[in-house]
Amino acid sequence: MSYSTFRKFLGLVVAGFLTLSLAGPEVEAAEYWLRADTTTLTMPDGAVIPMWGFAEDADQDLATQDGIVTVPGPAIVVPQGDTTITINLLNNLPVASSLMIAGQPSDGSVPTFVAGRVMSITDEAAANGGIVSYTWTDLRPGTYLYSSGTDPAVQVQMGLYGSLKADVVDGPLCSPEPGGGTCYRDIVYDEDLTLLFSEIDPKLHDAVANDNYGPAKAMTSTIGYDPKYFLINGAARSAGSSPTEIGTGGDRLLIRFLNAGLRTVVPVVQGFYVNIVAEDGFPKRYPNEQYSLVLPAGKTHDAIFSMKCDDLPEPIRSQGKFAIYDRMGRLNNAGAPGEGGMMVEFSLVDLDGESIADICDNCTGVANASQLDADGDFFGNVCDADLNNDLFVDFGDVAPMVRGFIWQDPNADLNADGTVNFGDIQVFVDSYMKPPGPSALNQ
Ligand SMILES: [Ca+2]
Ligand SMILES: [Ca+2]
Ligand SMILES: [Ca+2]
Ligand SMILES: [Ca+2]
Repeated sequence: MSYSTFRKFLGLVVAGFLTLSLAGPEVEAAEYWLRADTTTLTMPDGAVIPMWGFAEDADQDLATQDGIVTVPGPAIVVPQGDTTITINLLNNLPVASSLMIAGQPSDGSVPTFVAGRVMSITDEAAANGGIVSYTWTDLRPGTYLYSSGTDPAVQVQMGLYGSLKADVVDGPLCSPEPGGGTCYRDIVYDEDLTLLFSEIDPKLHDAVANDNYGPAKAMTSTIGYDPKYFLINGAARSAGSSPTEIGTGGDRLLIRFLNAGLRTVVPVVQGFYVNIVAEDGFPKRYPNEQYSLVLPAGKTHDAIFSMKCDDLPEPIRSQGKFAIYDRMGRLNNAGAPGEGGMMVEFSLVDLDGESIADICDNCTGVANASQLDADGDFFGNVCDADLNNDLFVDFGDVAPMVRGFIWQDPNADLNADGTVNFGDIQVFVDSYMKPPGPSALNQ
């Protein structure tokens, strides 16, 4: 049996196991334990902002207060195949609070009214220790924002929000593909990341934290709302912010855009056209290519980026980086000049560090700036001692290597230094009994 046949055989065995495990016992409905509590966020200029956030209760009992409070709250990932989720909420805040998932069917709880005004969209957990359980059935697949359903203009502002993704395999294109690919409905992707936009008006946060917000108090409403800090995933950008690494998972990168703020955000993808494939979890009938999107308060959009090397425009392909920023100009912190606000830089992963991104590199494990590929099989010479091209380096490659050594065959220049000598024999020995590669171009 040749190696390639063996690989195919192995693939079939693995696929068989996957099918078996998919057809196995039904996964139980997902359940989460969250605690709403106070915390602080430090802005790049040193300002410490009182926040409210969620923590995931590590031991799932809501009795001991474990888990760190974060803003945004924990990213909730509904396991594939689950269509029901339960979230148990412990509210340690000094006011009543609740949970809602915009765009999901009602969890069955009813709005709370105070003096004829809706105070809460869903059942409330009482202040200082109240617990409520919410269950959503018939969960819709897609990307959603979960948040406080009580006095959202204030409580969501204070930080009670997070992302929820549900990849329920139910679309016509979602049959398990060879080589992977995760999907919901008929949106298929290999790698995903979430960009959650929000903003902070420090005056509102100080007023709420000091009990100066409400009727007959120093601050009575959010009418004068004037945000000063602009965040992505809970962080305002500063000059020292490090880029987010992408480009390891495959050809299709899904970016989930969510806006938990009160103002519209217009994320612009620098130098890149993307396909907007879903809005509020609903796939678009006619996905359209664009370089920016309009993201009103409370909304989610999903966009697919093609991460095939050939699809990357210049200078992104050669520089290996690009940015997403808010077109509305909120690129500062508290009005200070300099880098800040809603901007995130991405860098394409380059494992071997020769400045050619993995997704464009014909040998991802060994630095080869020249990308020499003498036989044109998309494996760079430095990881291609498979001289007879049967996808394995073994005894069959010894004779071609010896001939290459004698006749200076460029295919045998395994360290790509322009000549065939003992240095290349060493690479051959190191490659023995291994497949060629890895190459992003031909794996
Ligand atoms: Ca590289
Ligand atoms: Ca080659
Ligand atoms: Ca071979
Ligand atoms: Ca050489």
